[in-house]
Amino acid sequence: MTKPASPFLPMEYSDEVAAAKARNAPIVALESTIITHGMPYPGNLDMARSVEAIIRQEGAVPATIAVIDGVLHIGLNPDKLEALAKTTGAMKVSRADIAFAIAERRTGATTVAATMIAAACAGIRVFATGGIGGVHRKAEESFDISADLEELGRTGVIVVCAGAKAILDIPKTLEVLETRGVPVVTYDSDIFPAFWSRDSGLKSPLMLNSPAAIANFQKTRELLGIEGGMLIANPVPEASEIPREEMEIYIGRALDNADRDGITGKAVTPYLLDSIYHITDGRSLETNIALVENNARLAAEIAVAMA
Ligand code: PSU
Ligand code: MN
Repeated sequence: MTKPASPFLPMEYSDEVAAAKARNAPIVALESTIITHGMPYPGNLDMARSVEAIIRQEGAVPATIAVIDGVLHIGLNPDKLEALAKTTGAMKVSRADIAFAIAERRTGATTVAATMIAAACAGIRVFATGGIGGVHRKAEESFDISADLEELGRTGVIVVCAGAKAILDIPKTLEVLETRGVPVVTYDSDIFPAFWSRDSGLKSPLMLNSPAAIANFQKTRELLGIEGGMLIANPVPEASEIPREEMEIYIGRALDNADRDGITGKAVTPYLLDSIYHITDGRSLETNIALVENNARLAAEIAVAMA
């Protein structure tokens, strides 16, 4: 399906991922930009640990992915996970710069796109995250469209997220995914979710309500020789959601702040997340953690169903 890593690629498995690969056990990939650029310390470390624990509880093995001193890590032993959560100097690496980080022996946290590339190299087919990057509002002026969308179109990994953040232009994001041939499947709902909120106001292109059905859908795509990833949107649990109308107010303020401060390029998403964190007095972070945990559980169930 995907090209396995060359023996010349500086790549290292954590102990538990190496053991899981040896016995063909289900593995779930996790990204690291969410740890270094998506949440403040120590909440980020708590999140990273609890997400890994949930995946183990569900009978799969977590593989948090990052470049550390030029080595592509597939799974982080506990000391490395803690060090990454504390570091402030990590690059945010996507398709354009993951090889740069390795070649130049840097430390880089992987975005959804880069994590998909690494997971595919390691033969991992399921990946849990919070939200994907997408088409930014006013992209017609800025041309700011995340490389995550392109990657979903080409790399065969199932990405479980909580939809697209309403800091993005969600209708345009769904259009680009459709153009790239990426199935967008909402789990157990026919409404596409908007990260902190369960309802984006848009209908989901597809809907499935069991991990087995998702595994079967993927298998059928492979029978047809269809390459590329698939996006599973898993609405945040009701108890943790911030309703859309309320979020819209906070997002408006965060976007104004970004405009005022002249934020562009890869700094945009981290800036907006941080701004919303402050505007909501930390409540957005609680929601963010709850939804990642929820996604980790579903991803593990899918990985088990595919094994
Ligand atoms: N959304 C979040 N938290 C994050 C990100 C997105 O709620 O940390 C990160 C993910 O790693 C995603 C990346 O892949 O931001 C997208 O960045 P960009 O828009 O620059 O491609
Ligand atoms: Mn961008």
